[in-house]
Amino acid sequence: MTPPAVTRDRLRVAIQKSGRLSQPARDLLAAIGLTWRESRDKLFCYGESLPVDLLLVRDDDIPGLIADGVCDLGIVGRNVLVEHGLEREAAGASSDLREFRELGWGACRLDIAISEDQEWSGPEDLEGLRIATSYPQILGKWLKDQQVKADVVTLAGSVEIAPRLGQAEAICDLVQSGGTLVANQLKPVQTLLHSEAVLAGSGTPPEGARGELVELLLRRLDGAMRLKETRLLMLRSAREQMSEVLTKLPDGHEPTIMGIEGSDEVSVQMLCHAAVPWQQLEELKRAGARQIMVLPVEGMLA
Ligand code: PRT
Ligand code: ZN
Repeated sequence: MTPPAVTRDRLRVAIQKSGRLSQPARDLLAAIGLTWRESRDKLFCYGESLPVDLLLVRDDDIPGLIADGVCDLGIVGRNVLVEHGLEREAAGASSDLREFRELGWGACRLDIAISEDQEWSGPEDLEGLRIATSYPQILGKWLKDQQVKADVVTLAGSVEIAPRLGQAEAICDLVQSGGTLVANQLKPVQTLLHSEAVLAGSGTPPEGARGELVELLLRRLDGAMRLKETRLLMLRSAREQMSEVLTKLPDGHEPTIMGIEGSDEVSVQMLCHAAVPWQQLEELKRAGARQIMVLPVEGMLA
């Protein structure tokens, strides 16, 4: 279905109302400078710092809201996005949703798991079994690709107890620590998808003011993600030990070296691309550095 022509100027971003992705999504949007006012029903947040409003919904609704043009962007797990795309395809509708950015959190796997005392030699072991899942499309496609015939039992939740309830012999569910599987005497045997939270949007982004807002948010997001990893390293070193100290610096930007008036020491500052491990700090100290400090960076305009 073609999305309806949209005339609004304000951008709409869909995020999960409550659940695992809800708070990290809000934190991320706040970190890129968005502020908002919540409505009484807490389903809609009016953007104050930019004309960017938030829609708070169930995660499963996010891809559909983007596909139908109700929202421009959404923060959702890849698992939900891929399942939606396959569902649209199966219904004969095209799906034009894209992952604009991986967000680096909400990581999990969509795994097939079987009873821990069952043997596993490969996908063919699933032939003729019932597999419970909330991801029938992803599982169905994978089974088809493997040329394995199994019954897909679609459940909305509590998939992990299906084998104990006699509803299925195997499951296909999201796994993070693996604790839920262990607690249910199950073991993971096959990964179908590696997932994490992503920023999704339509493959045909909006034009005009809303298009510019999408670009602005993506630029800020890239900056924020880079910043999250960036650290400022500061230290002092005697001039004669400086060349040795410089060989021990971590990966990063070119260091700035400044003389200190009335002292035979220099001060070194550099932006590092990642957290600096203790071991590296100890090496710097052994090389002659002192007053070594590693600081987070709150803002940066190159
Ligand atoms: O109400 P709404 O529909 O919005 O929320 P929901 O209950 O469908 O989703 P929610 O909040 O549980 O998860 C949202 C998204 O978080 C998922 O779509 C994934 O992209 C991501 N995510 C990351 C996870 C997990 N990790 C996860 N561990 N989603 C679910 N789980 C569940 C899994 O289903 C299983 O029951 O946690 C259990 C396994 O965890 P471990 O740590 O025991 O392996
Ligand atoms: Zn959901």
